[in-house]
Amino acid sequence: MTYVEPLARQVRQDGTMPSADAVQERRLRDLAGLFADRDAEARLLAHDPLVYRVFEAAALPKEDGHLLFSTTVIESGRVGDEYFMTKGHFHARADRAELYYGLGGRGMLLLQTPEGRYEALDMVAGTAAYVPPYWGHRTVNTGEEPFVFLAAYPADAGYDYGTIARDGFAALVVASPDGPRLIANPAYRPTPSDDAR
Ligand code: M6P
Ligand code: ZN
Repeated sequence: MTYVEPLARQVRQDGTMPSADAVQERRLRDLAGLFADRDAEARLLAHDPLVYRVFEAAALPKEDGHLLFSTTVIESGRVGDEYFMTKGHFHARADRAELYYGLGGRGMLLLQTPEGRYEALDMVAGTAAYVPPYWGHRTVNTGEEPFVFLAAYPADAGYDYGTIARDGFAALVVASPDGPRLIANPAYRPTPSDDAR
């Protein structure tokens, strides 16, 4: 057996990775408090729908310089007007970047700086999207099919979920008669950085 052979994973067309080392299943209760419409969220919690799954190739070398990769499958759905989305995170090592590659469906990559500047990028199959160092990121399914993408990131990037859980995300993606609309999140409150305090 070669060195690289055990490090490869098959990714199915639907984004599932049968030989994943770990699978994270995120249901609505795992995202409690992240959607803007709390009443809609409370009503849907009775069914606690599956929102997304992450198939991780995590049993890879973790020394400096390596990459990890994963596929994410976000179901189609909404909480009120807001589309199903990932929790979103900054990297624990904030200066680590990431690359996304769209495999199926339609979605948006939301990006924000720690100060709350935000940008969004439409993603379809074939879109290669770059997450620069220091930018928080969240993905949203704006389509009627599962939105599927591959992600690759430095093995030492880690996750900071706390900042977004506490402050919210600077932008929301909501359904409108003209289709998905990006709006500033009125509830977003960035916590001043240590330098600014
Ligand atoms: C992508 C990558 C993963 C991440 C996943 C779901 O696959 O960025 O690292 O875990 O999306 O996003 P989150 O961790 O924010 O729920
Ligand atoms: Zn990331």
